[in-house]
Amino acid sequence: HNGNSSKIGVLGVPFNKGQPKLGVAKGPKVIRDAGLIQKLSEIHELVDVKDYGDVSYNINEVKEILNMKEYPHFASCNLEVSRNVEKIVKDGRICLTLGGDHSIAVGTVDGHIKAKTENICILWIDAHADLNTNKTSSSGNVHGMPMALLARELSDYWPYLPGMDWQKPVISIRNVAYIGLRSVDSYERLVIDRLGITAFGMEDVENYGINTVVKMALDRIDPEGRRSIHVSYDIDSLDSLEAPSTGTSVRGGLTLREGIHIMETIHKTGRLGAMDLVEVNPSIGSEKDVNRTVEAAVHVILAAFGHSRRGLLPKTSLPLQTF
Ligand code: HAR
Ligand code: MN
Ligand code: MN
Ligand code: MN
Repeated sequence: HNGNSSKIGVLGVPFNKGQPKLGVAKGPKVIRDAGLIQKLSEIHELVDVKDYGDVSYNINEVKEILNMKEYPHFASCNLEVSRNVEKIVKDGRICLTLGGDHSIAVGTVDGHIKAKTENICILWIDAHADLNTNKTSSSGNVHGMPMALLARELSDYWPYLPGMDWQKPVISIRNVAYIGLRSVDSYERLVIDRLGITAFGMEDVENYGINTVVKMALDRIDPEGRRSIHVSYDIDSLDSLEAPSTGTSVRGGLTLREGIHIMETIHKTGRLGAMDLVEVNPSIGSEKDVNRTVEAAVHVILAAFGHSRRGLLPKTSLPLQTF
């Protein structure tokens, strides 16, 4: 483990304006209410968790952008997200951001980049590629665009975005890998092919198995094992049966076991720098569906921070005659 691996900072971003379904703003609350902070602190005795609360923002009255719904909110919220993540990582903690919809990853990645001296790489775990620009998106929902905003190679495809001048530097798409894709729009497919983006879809998980897929992904984005890893985990990467309470669920996804396996592998690198857990929407589905989805989110998070399915040895060993 690196020196920081047991220091965690939790940040909530109750933001829902990257897509039309309001309940996703309650994601941070339901995940905390499931006992997340306590469970993190119980992973092992060296874990030190600090809850930084929820991000709030004042809206900057910047002009609207064509086919980017609620653009002024998106730009204003992400500036605050970036500032908070930068501070938490500079405090020496791995920043765990609870969304909110996936548009908040523009701020989390930006804050992570600004806080680190070394380069970062991104593992984007999602059913979707979130690679639309405002010109290619058929929905205008900004949660389908964050990766296209972050990728240096796509910067020429955007208009000038007022109120987003802080969002620099951007990352090279060569340092990004996807896992879990199964709902990719045609222009997103084109961009993935043209730019040679490392993208493991569900068919790759079937062909190689999740263990090999994660290793291949890390080998591509962090070949020397020196980068700070940013995991942006969209809960809809999991199958609809595992995580029904999310805005755009897609059948045929990752099992919870595969999701946990990915994050256990990331934990073992000792280089997790920041993680987002986004798109949990407790207003979708039954109470049982919500509980199942939140439990899945908690499992994936605990795996990222070192929870072991093998169990832990006791802190103090009892005298042998006890047995
Ligand atoms: N690609 C579609 C769009 O741009 C839907 C993608 C958004 N859904 C998500 N993102 N949950 O991962 O609107
Ligand atoms: Mn997403
Ligand atoms: Mn998604
Ligand atoms: Mn550990």
